[in-house]
Amino acid sequence: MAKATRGIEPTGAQQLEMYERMLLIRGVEKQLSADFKAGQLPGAVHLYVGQEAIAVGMCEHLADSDWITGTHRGHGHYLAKGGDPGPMIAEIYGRENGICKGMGGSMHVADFSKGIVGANGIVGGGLAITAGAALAARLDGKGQVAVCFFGDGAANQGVLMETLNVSTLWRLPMIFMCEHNTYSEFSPSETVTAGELFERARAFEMPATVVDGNDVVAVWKAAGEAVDRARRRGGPSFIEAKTYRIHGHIEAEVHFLGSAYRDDDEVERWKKRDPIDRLKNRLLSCGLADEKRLAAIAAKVAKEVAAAESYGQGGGPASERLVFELMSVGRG
Ligand SMILES: Cc1ncc(C[n+]2csc(CCOP(=O)(O)OP(=O)(O)O)c2C)c(N)n1
Ligand SMILES: [Mg+2]
Repeated sequence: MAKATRGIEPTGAQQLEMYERMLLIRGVEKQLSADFKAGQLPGAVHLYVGQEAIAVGMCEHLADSDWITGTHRGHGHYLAKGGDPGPMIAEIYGRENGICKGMGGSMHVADFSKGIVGANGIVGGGLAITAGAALAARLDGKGQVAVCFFGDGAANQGVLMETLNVSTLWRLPMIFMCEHNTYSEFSPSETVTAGELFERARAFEMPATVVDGNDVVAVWKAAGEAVDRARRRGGPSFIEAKTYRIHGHIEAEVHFLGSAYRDDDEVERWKKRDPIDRLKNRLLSCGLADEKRLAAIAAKVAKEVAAAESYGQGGGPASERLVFELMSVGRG
């Protein structure tokens, strides 16, 4: 993964890398969706389908030594930051070969060796955690940055105000990456959110911008500026990325809600703005790749997804001994 780059456009190699990474996230999640439909998944999954450009456009600027926190919709953040897909799937299945030994599940995938502090089932929970990581990075003085991915619903939690405040006061190397996907569970954002989200950051005199979250190049550009500012000790930034979640809030919602809270037409309109198709068209029209090259990338990713799924299904259940030890720690 490339370090922060202050360029006007990502290079052809970077665009191809981002294309591959988005395909990997999409491929893994389509597999998980199929596993859910087959009744195999042990718990809930919140899929990131349609939002891949945000995690990928940002993480293209990060190294393993930088930190990120994700959300309950966190598979894409984990994979974009370089997390291994096999142990992630095993984790979702609650198996001992999972990235957290099967004890965390879908909403708690984490890998500190890659700077992935973790997904989080508590909406808004990543904000203050990221400020802590950013403070550690500032104290270490090695130019690391910390990025918090959070939703438009999370932006209505009080902790956002506290984190905007301290991160500005302490000039933390932190980036607020708000994924405005139009819904908070089943509530359209206009029914629960007043005002513009990026304006909240401006009240703290923090640089804040809005981007098309389905355009990976636009995300990459905004992210590059914010990461560069943080590395140069210029303090935090806020990016609001407008996007849409194509799948349900959770895969299970079809059983209790159907698509009652949104129109099929709306979903279809957003499918036409698919971030992967958009990058594909761009690569082809700019002559950065031909159909053959893109098909080869897709075939490589498909193999990787199949290997990850087989690893994920291959381990035993999470160890009872570990469950017992964790419960003892909790009681102690
Ligand atoms: C503190 C807290 N309150 C409520 C919930 C229940 N909940 C789970 S996801 C969600 C909606 C989050 O919306 P948003 O932040 O926009 O993320 P999205 O699901 O759209 O990615 C809610 C309310 C929770 N997990 N944690
Ligand atoms: Mg949302």
